[in-house]
Amino acid sequence: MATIVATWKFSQPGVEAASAVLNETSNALDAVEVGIRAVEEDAEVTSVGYGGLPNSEGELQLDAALMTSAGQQGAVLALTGHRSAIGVARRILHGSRHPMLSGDGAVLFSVKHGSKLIPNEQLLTPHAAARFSEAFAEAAPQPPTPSLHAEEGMPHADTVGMLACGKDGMAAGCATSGMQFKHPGRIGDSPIFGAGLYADECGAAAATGDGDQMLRFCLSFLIVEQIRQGNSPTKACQYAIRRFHSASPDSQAAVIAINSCGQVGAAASHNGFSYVQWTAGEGIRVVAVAGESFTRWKHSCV
Ligand code: SD4
Repeated sequence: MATIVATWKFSQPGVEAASAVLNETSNALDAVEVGIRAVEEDAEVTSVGYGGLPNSEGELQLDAALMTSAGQQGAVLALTGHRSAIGVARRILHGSRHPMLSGDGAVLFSVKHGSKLIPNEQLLTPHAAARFSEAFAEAAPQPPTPSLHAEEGMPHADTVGMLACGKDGMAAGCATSGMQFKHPGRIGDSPIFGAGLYADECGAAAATGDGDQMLRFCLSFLIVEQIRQGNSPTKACQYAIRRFHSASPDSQAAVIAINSCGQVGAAASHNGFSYVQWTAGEGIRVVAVAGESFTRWKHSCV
Protein backbone atom coordinates (compact mmCIF):
# COMPACT_ATOMS: atom_id res chain seq x y z
CA MET A 1 0.00 0.00 0.00
CA ALA A 2 1.35 3.46 -0.91
CA THR A 3 2.49 5.04 2.36
CA ILE A 4 4.64 7.94 3.53
CA VAL A 5 5.88 8.55 7.05
CA ALA A 6 8.01 11.41 8.36
CA THR A 7 9.45 12.61 11.65
CA TRP A 8 7.88 15.49 13.57
CA LYS A 9 4.66 17.38 13.05
CA PHE A 10 6.46 20.13 11.13
CA SER A 11 6.87 17.72 8.22
CA GLN A 12 3.13 17.69 7.48
CA PRO A 13 3.31 20.09 4.48
CA GLY A 14 6.24 18.03 3.19
CA VAL A 15 4.25 14.81 3.52
CA GLU A 16 1.36 16.45 1.65
CA ALA A 17 3.71 17.44 -1.19
CA ALA A 18 5.29 13.96 -1.20
CA SER A 19 1.91 12.23 -1.28
CA ALA A 20 0.89 14.20 -4.38
CA VAL A 21 4.04 12.94 -6.12
CA LEU A 22 3.59 9.35 -4.96
CA ASN A 23 -0.03 9.39 -6.11
CA GLU A 24 0.91 10.68 -9.50
CA THR A 25 4.14 8.82 -10.26
CA SER A 26 4.39 5.93 -7.74
CA ASN A 27 8.05 6.92 -7.44
CA ALA A 28 9.10 6.73 -3.78
CA LEU A 29 12.45 8.48 -4.35
CA ASP A 30 10.84 11.45 -6.12
CA ALA A 31 8.23 11.67 -3.37
CA VAL A 32 10.80 11.73 -0.56
CA GLU A 33 12.97 14.29 -2.36
CA VAL A 34 10.02 16.63 -2.97
CA GLY A 35 8.70 16.16 0.57
CA ILE A 36 12.02 16.87 2.23
CA ARG A 37 12.70 19.88 0.02
CA ALA A 38 9.38 21.39 1.14
CA VAL A 39 10.54 21.14 4.76
CA GLU A 40 14.00 22.52 3.94
CA GLU A 41 12.44 25.52 2.16
CA ASP A 42 10.13 26.26 5.10
CA ALA A 43 11.81 29.16 6.94
CA GLU A 44 9.73 28.41 10.03
CA VAL A 45 11.54 25.12 10.57
CA THR A 46 14.67 26.17 12.43
CA SER A 47 16.56 22.89 12.26
CA VAL A 48 16.38 21.89 8.59
CA GLY A 49 17.60 23.70 5.45
CA TYR A 50 16.82 27.40 5.05
CA GLY A 51 15.71 28.62 8.47
CA GLY A 52 18.20 26.33 10.24
CA LEU A 53 20.62 27.69 12.83
CA PRO A 54 24.23 28.17 11.74
CA ASN A 55 27.48 26.63 12.99
CA SER A 56 29.81 28.34 15.47
CA GLU A 57 31.23 30.50 12.64
CA GLY A 58 27.79 31.76 11.71
CA GLU A 59 27.63 29.64 8.56
CA LEU A 60 24.60 27.52 7.59
CA GLN A 61 25.91 24.00 7.06
CA LEU A 62 23.50 21.32 5.89
CA ASP A 63 23.46 17.51 5.78
CA ALA A 64 21.11 15.35 3.69
CA ALA A 65 20.91 11.84 2.33
CA LEU A 66 18.72 9.55 0.22
CA MET A 67 18.69 5.78 -0.11
CA THR A 68 16.39 3.37 -1.94
CA SER A 69 15.40 -0.25 -1.53
CA ALA A 70 17.06 -0.82 -4.92
CA GLY A 71 20.45 0.08 -3.39
CA GLN A 72 20.86 3.66 -4.64
CA GLN A 73 22.64 6.03 -2.25
CA GLY A 74 23.49 9.73 -2.22
CA ALA A 75 24.61 11.83 0.76
CA VAL A 76 25.94 15.34 1.18
CA LEU A 77 27.67 16.43 4.37
CA ALA A 78 28.52 19.89 5.73
CA LEU A 79 27.17 21.61 2.62
CA THR A 80 27.42 25.42 2.57
CA GLY A 81 26.04 27.98 0.12
CA HIS A 82 22.68 26.21 -0.31
CA ARG A 83 19.16 26.64 1.09
CA SER A 84 18.39 23.00 0.54
CA ALA A 85 20.67 19.96 0.47
CA ILE A 86 18.35 17.15 -0.58
CA GLY A 87 18.59 18.00 -4.30
CA VAL A 88 22.37 17.78 -4.05
CA ALA A 89 22.03 14.37 -2.36
CA ARG A 90 19.81 13.31 -5.27
CA ARG A 91 22.34 14.49 -7.84
CA ILE A 92 25.06 12.61 -5.98
CA LEU A 93 22.85 9.50 -5.97
CA HIS A 94 22.61 9.59 -9.77
CA GLY A 95 25.64 11.48 -10.99
CA SER A 96 28.61 10.96 -8.69
CA ARG A 97 31.18 8.18 -8.68
CA HIS A 98 30.93 8.24 -4.87
CA PRO A 99 27.83 7.97 -2.69
CA MET A 100 28.96 10.59 -0.15
CA LEU A 101 30.49 14.01 -0.70
CA SER A 102 31.32 16.61 1.95
CA GLY A 103 32.30 20.25 2.40
CA ASP A 104 34.17 21.98 -0.42
CA GLY A 105 34.08 18.88 -2.61
CA ALA A 106 30.30 18.72 -2.31
CA VAL A 107 30.01 22.40 -3.17
CA LEU A 108 32.25 21.90 -6.20
CA PHE A 109 30.12 18.96 -7.37
CA SER A 110 26.91 20.93 -6.91
CA VAL A 111 28.23 23.98 -8.79
CA LYS A 112 29.44 21.74 -11.63
CA HIS A 113 25.88 20.40 -11.82
CA GLY A 114 24.38 23.86 -12.18
CA SER A 115 23.82 25.17 -8.63
CA LYS A 116 24.43 28.85 -7.93
CA LEU A 117 26.01 29.44 -4.54
CA ILE A 118 24.06 31.69 -2.20
CA PRO A 119 26.00 34.10 0.05
CA ASN A 120 25.73 33.03 3.67
CA GLU A 121 24.06 36.33 4.72
CA GLN A 122 21.15 35.36 2.49
CA LEU A 123 20.96 31.91 4.06
CA LEU A 124 20.33 33.10 7.61
CA THR A 125 16.76 34.08 8.39
CA PRO A 126 16.32 37.04 10.78
CA HIS A 127 15.53 34.47 13.49
CA ALA A 128 18.70 32.47 12.81
CA ALA A 129 20.85 35.61 12.66
CA ALA A 130 19.37 36.90 15.93
CA ARG A 131 19.89 33.56 17.69
CA PHE A 132 23.51 33.50 16.53
CA SER A 133 24.15 37.09 17.70
CA GLU A 134 22.57 36.38 21.07
CA ALA A 135 24.65 33.24 21.53
CA PHE A 136 27.91 34.88 20.57
CA ALA A 137 27.33 38.41 21.90
CA GLU A 138 30.26 39.96 23.79
CA ALA A 139 28.38 39.72 27.06
CA ALA A 140 28.22 35.97 26.56
CA PRO A 141 31.50 35.01 24.91
CA GLN A 142 31.19 31.25 25.56
CA PRO A 143 29.28 29.32 22.93
CA PRO A 144 26.28 27.62 24.50
CA THR A 145 26.64 23.99 25.44
CA PRO A 146 25.51 22.19 22.33
CA SER A 147 21.97 21.79 22.50
CA LEU A 148 19.66 19.38 24.33
CA HIS A 149 18.57 22.41 26.40
CA ALA A 150 16.76 24.83 24.18
CA GLU A 151 13.33 26.31 24.71
CA GLU A 152 10.94 23.56 25.62
CA GLY A 153 7.85 23.42 23.53
CA MET A 154 9.33 25.10 20.47
CA PRO A 155 7.12 23.96 17.66
CA HIS A 156 9.86 23.40 15.10
CA ALA A 157 13.02 21.54 15.83
CA ASP A 158 15.01 18.51 14.85
CA THR A 159 15.66 16.49 11.75
CA VAL A 160 13.25 15.56 9.00
CA GLY A 161 13.42 11.89 8.15
CA MET A 162 10.96 10.70 5.51
CA LEU A 163 10.17 7.21 4.18
CA ALA A 164 7.96 6.27 1.27
CA CYS A 165 6.67 2.95 -0.01
CA GLY A 166 5.34 2.90 -3.56
CA LYS A 167 4.58 0.11 -5.96
CA ASP A 168 8.16 0.12 -7.25
CA GLY A 169 9.90 0.05 -3.89
CA MET A 170 10.88 2.16 -0.90
CA ALA A 171 12.98 5.26 -0.33
CA ALA A 172 14.40 6.89 2.78
CA GLY A 173 15.64 10.46 3.19
CA CYS A 174 16.98 12.72 5.91
CA ALA A 175 17.89 16.41 6.09
CA THR A 176 19.10 18.63 8.91
CA SER A 177 21.10 21.74 9.69
CA GLY A 178 22.43 19.66 12.60
CA MET A 179 23.18 20.73 16.11
CA GLN A 180 22.92 24.45 16.64
CA PHE A 181 26.27 26.31 16.65
CA LYS A 182 28.14 23.07 16.00
CA HIS A 183 31.86 23.08 15.24
CA PRO A 184 32.31 23.59 11.49
CA GLY A 185 32.50 20.20 9.84
CA ARG A 186 30.60 18.40 12.60
CA ILE A 187 28.48 15.56 11.23
CA GLY A 188 25.76 13.77 13.19
CA ASP A 189 23.92 10.59 12.32
CA SER A 190 21.51 12.06 9.77
CA PRO A 191 23.48 11.76 6.51
CA ILE A 192 25.22 8.51 7.51
CA PHE A 193 23.81 5.39 5.86
CA GLY A 194 22.75 2.88 8.50
CA ALA A 195 22.58 5.55 11.21
CA GLY A 196 20.27 8.41 10.16
CA LEU A 197 18.59 6.39 7.42
CA TYR A 198 18.62 3.01 5.74
CA ALA A 199 16.63 1.17 3.11
CA ASP A 200 16.77 -2.25 1.56
CA GLU A 201 14.24 -4.61 0.04
CA CYS A 202 12.83 -5.51 3.50
CA GLY A 203 12.21 -2.06 4.90
CA ALA A 204 13.33 1.51 5.46
CA ALA A 205 14.05 3.52 8.60
CA ALA A 206 15.10 7.00 9.68
CA ALA A 207 16.18 8.55 12.96
CA THR A 208 16.19 11.89 14.75
CA GLY A 209 17.79 13.01 17.99
CA ASP A 210 21.20 13.48 19.58
CA GLY A 211 23.30 12.53 16.60
CA ASP A 212 26.62 12.53 18.43
CA GLN A 213 25.29 9.82 20.74
CA MET A 214 23.20 7.98 18.18
CA LEU A 215 26.03 7.40 15.72
CA ARG A 216 27.42 4.39 17.54
CA PHE A 217 24.12 2.47 17.48
CA CYS A 218 23.48 2.44 13.71
CA LEU A 219 19.80 2.60 14.58
CA SER A 220 18.35 2.63 11.07
CA PHE A 221 20.32 -0.43 10.00
CA LEU A 222 19.42 -2.19 13.24
CA ILE A 223 15.72 -1.57 12.62
CA VAL A 224 15.77 -2.85 9.05
CA GLU A 225 17.65 -5.95 10.21
CA GLN A 226 14.91 -6.55 12.78
CA ILE A 227 12.30 -6.22 10.04
CA ARG A 228 14.30 -8.70 7.95
CA GLN A 229 14.07 -11.17 10.81
CA GLY A 230 10.28 -11.01 10.68
CA ASN A 231 9.47 -8.28 13.19
CA SER A 232 6.86 -5.61 12.57
CA PRO A 233 8.14 -2.05 12.04
CA THR A 234 6.80 -1.12 15.49
CA LYS A 235 8.62 -3.98 17.22
CA ALA A 236 11.78 -3.25 15.24
CA CYS A 237 11.71 0.42 16.26
CA GLN A 238 11.08 -0.45 19.90
CA TYR A 239 13.97 -2.90 19.89
CA ALA A 240 16.38 -0.28 18.54
CA ILE A 241 15.22 2.46 20.89
CA ARG A 242 15.42 0.17 23.92
CA ARG A 243 19.00 -0.74 23.01
CA PHE A 244 19.82 2.94 22.65
CA HIS A 245 17.99 4.06 25.76
CA SER A 246 19.42 1.42 28.06
CA ALA A 247 22.97 2.24 26.94
CA SER A 248 22.54 6.01 26.76
CA PRO A 249 19.60 6.93 29.04
CA ASP A 250 20.32 10.66 29.10
CA SER A 251 20.28 10.99 25.31
CA GLN A 252 17.32 11.40 23.02
CA ALA A 253 16.43 9.45 19.91
CA ALA A 254 13.29 8.70 17.94
CA VAL A 255 12.89 6.46 14.92
CA ILE A 256 10.36 5.66 12.22
CA ALA A 257 10.20 2.63 9.94
CA ILE A 258 8.21 1.15 7.11
CA ASN A 259 8.18 -2.34 5.62
CA SER A 260 7.66 -3.47 2.06
CA CYS A 261 3.90 -3.86 2.67
CA GLY A 262 3.70 -0.21 3.73
CA GLN A 263 3.22 -0.95 7.45
CA VAL A 264 4.59 1.78 9.68
CA GLY A 265 6.24 1.82 13.10
CA ALA A 266 7.89 4.32 15.42
CA ALA A 267 9.47 4.57 18.85
CA ALA A 268 11.08 7.30 20.95
CA SER A 269 13.33 7.52 23.98
CA HIS A 270 11.35 10.43 25.46
CA ASN A 271 7.81 11.73 25.40
CA GLY A 272 7.00 14.46 22.89
CA PHE A 273 7.92 12.82 19.59
CA SER A 274 5.32 12.72 16.83
CA TYR A 275 5.29 11.51 13.25
CA VAL A 276 3.15 12.24 10.21
CA GLN A 277 1.70 9.38 8.18
CA TRP A 278 -0.04 9.43 4.83
CA THR A 279 -1.70 6.30 3.47
CA ALA A 280 -3.32 6.08 0.05
CA GLY A 281 -7.08 6.23 0.40
CA GLU A 282 -6.89 7.22 4.06
CA GLY A 283 -5.10 10.57 4.07
CA ILE A 284 -2.80 12.19 6.61
CA ARG A 285 -2.62 11.85 10.38
CA VAL A 286 -0.22 13.02 13.06
CA VAL A 287 0.64 10.39 15.65
CA ALA A 288 2.13 11.09 19.09
CA VAL A 289 4.54 8.43 20.34
CA ALA A 290 4.92 7.54 24.02
CA GLY A 291 8.56 7.59 25.10
CA GLU A 292 10.53 4.84 26.81
CA SER A 293 11.33 7.36 29.52
CA PHE A 294 8.71 9.46 31.23
CA THR A 295 10.70 12.65 30.85
CA ARG A 296 9.95 14.99 28.01
CA TRP A 297 12.00 15.46 24.86
CA LYS A 298 14.03 18.65 24.74
CA HIS A 299 14.79 19.54 21.19
CA SER A 300 18.17 18.40 19.96
CA CYS A 301 19.09 21.01 17.40
CA VAL A 302 17.75 24.35 18.55
C1 SD4 B 1 22.08 15.56 14.22
N1 SD4 B 1 20.38 13.85 14.46
O1 SD4 B 1 22.66 16.28 13.41
C2 SD4 B 1 20.64 15.20 13.98
C3 SD4 B 1 19.79 16.21 14.64
C4 SD4 B 1 18.42 15.74 14.96
O2 SD4 B 1 16.61 15.76 16.24
O3 SD4 B 1 17.93 14.79 14.45
N2 SD4 B 1 17.77 16.30 15.88
O4 SD4 B 1 22.61 15.13 15.24
